[in-house]
Amino acid sequence: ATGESTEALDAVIVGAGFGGLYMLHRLRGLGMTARIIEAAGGVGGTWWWNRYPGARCDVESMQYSFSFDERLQQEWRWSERFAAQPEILRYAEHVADRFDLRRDIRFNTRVTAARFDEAAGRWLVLTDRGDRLSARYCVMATGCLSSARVPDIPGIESFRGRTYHTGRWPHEEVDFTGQRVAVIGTGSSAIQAVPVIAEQAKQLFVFQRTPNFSIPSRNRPMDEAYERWWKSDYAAHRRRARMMRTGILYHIDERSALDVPPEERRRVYEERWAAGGTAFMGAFADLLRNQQANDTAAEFVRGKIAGIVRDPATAALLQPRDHPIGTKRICVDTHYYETFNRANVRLVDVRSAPIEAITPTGLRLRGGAEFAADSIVFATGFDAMTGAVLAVDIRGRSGASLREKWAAGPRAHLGLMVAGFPNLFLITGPGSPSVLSNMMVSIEQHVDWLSDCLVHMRARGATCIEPTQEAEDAWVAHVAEVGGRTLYPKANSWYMGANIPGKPRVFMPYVGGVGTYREECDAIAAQGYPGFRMSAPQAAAAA
Ligand code: NA7
Repeated sequence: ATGESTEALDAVIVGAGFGGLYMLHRLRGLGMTARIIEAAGGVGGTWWWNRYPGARCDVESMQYSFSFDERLQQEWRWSERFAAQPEILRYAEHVADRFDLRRDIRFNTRVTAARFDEAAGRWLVLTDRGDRLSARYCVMATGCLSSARVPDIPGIESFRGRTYHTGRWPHEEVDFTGQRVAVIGTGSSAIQAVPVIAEQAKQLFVFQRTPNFSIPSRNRPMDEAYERWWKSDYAAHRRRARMMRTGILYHIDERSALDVPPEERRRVYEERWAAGGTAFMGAFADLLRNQQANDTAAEFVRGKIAGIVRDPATAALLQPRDHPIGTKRICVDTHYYETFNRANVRLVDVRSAPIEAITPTGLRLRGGAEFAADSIVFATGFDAMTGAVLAVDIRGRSGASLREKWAAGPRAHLGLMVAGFPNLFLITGPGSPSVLSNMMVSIEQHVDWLSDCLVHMRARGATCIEPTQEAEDAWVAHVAEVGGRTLYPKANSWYMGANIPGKPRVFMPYVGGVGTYREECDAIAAQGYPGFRMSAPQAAAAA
């Protein structure tokens, strides 16, 4: 299929992560021909690339899985409360095999461009291997945290040791035994990797610009009674989870943190801390809306950090004070703060003195302090939500470029479709709740909604769908408005694009909640898709 010949399909899907895999499965169910193009050598997306030590999901295993097939969810068994990366990757591989998906996936191939041919009503998709695919529909299942970012620090090429990015971890075994290791960054990835690397390395330096809040995971082997409870009525539990704010079933206390006496508040936080995981943020209803309420939770966690970390100066540095708790994705760890009590681990503050250069033998800070390292681990994050979509040169009607359209921030109706870009679908795109949610729930919701939409179109003889400009504008304004009612915009987070120099500061996800969003999408479908134009282009018959 390389060279000049063009392969004709109903749909091209970019990415073989969970979104792409499920989309392929559903499209096949509709009798469509579809092909996934995947840059990696295997399926799994996030879980293919993020193989760094300690990589683990922060959503419980019983909930971080597909719900579309009852036998799959009954038969698959998770070994731990929170699954580690190798097990999630095995699950992705199992799904690909079980539904015979691999025969329609082209691996080790990167989509470089996608152009909409208005006359034919088709997308022409090009790859770095010279493939040309022509498809009615183009689905970007490229992931929200897949475009790895290494900061622009001078001298990186001069470094004589090895460098790694957590999101591009090599597939061969990496062993830091006996080494001096530098980890740059203290987001979720670093917080998971640091305790594991510390056990191997001779010396570990953790370079921190901004501390994050982290809650212990209390990970443990799967409790069989808990697994039985889920499986006794998986479908019903999943239905409830789908209507939750985050798509995760856990108890959210409906009280305000400010309506309870301090002792009671403390008891609630202690209970959540002991239970572990992101459910900590469900301790009270207003933690992400009210600064004073948020302060009580933040102060509690700062107190915990002070209680765990023995060196007072290190403890103080680890206590976040620049953003409300939860407004950057809350981290979940296994012995992260405890790790700073080890003799071979040192926290280096690069807020006061930034990393100025990487030298052949290590790192140098402004002011001249040098740190020798054999390996450098960049745990420096991603060009989130838009990076992977815009890495493809996407051209819609009249050759208009998506990069240009999104220059001041992403615009998509429901985070699903873009005005001027007919038949282009985004799975968990900007303007959807995706990154604030259980990705599995958000992925299934998007794929199911799109599949239903395609069925509706077929029944009406339509082959082309596109949101109206008015609908898109209204949704983008709604996303901003709902976001503005929360504390989220107060943080310099990747939700805001703040981690990428020059990226527009726009709060990208829809924060109204996964359940509310689903209701909104379902209502649009039930009303016959107002806000979308459906048509059969004149040339369709000839194409
Ligand atoms: P994050 O959360 O974006 O964290 C990246 C970290 O790297 C963060 O602490 C940054 O500090 C730090 N960073 C980036 N550039 C630099 C430079 N130049 N110097 C020092 N420190 C730097 O990425 P993760 O991979 O940890 O997590 C991403 C998501 O994956 C996570 O939210 C989960 O949903 C899963 P900063 O905060 O910008 O000061």
